[in-house]
Amino acid sequence: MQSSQEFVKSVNSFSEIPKFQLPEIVLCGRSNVGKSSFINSLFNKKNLAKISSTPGKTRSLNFYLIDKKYYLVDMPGFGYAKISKTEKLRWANIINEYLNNSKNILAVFHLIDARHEPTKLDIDLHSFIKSLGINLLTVLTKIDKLKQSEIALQKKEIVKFFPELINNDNYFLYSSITGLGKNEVLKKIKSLFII
Ligand SMILES: Nc1nc2c(ncn2[C@@H]2O[C@H](COP(=O)(O)OP(=O)(O)OP(=O)(O)O)[C@@H](O)[C@H]2O)c(=O)[nH]1
Ligand SMILES: [Mg+2]
Repeated sequence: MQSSQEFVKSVNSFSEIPKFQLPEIVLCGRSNVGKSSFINSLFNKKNLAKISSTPGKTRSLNFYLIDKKYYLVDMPGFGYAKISKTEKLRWANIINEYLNNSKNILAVFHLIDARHEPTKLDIDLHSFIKSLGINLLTVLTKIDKLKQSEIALQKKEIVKFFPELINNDNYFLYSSITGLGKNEVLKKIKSLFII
């Protein structure tokens, strides 16, 4: 089946967030973890979402309409040291308000770089999303940078932090470069629409 994706809107403040009538699937995680690359690779697009090797590339909430069925929402990353404290707080508030108030969030993908342990910010975000009762899906990104033995180790490590994680159910190994995990993630997204 032909799939369609279109960039719809870029938002810089909570009041600008559109009240869409379709479900929203949100991407969040530390800056540079690969959120924008995740969007591009899922749909085999090079430039749908802007990516950069410099952290802090995505500075607004970006809404993409997928198959005229749901919105994928690319969030600015957190934890990027070079952003001013005021800017960080401003974004933390927008993200908080959005996650707290949007009635249409179907799931949140929380991306974590597979090479590193989840940080305190990751752990706090994980609990926060769960406390809101939102369907939380964890993705370990940049798997192509790990050896098989390191992947096995990380799979063991991640459940020490988040014991409820089950591979290919509520967490996925992913590589935007090799496409690993793509089918599993797309399948998961599809299943979210079957109640
Ligand atoms: N090797 C490898 N590199 C990746 C992968 N995903 C992303 N990258 C690289 O990581 C860098 C950051 O990717 P982005 O997709 O811009 O990350 P982001 O999370 O959107 O970053 P912010 O917008 O700053 O929050 C870029 O140089 C990407 O090419 C991956 O799966 N494997
Ligand atoms: Mg980005």
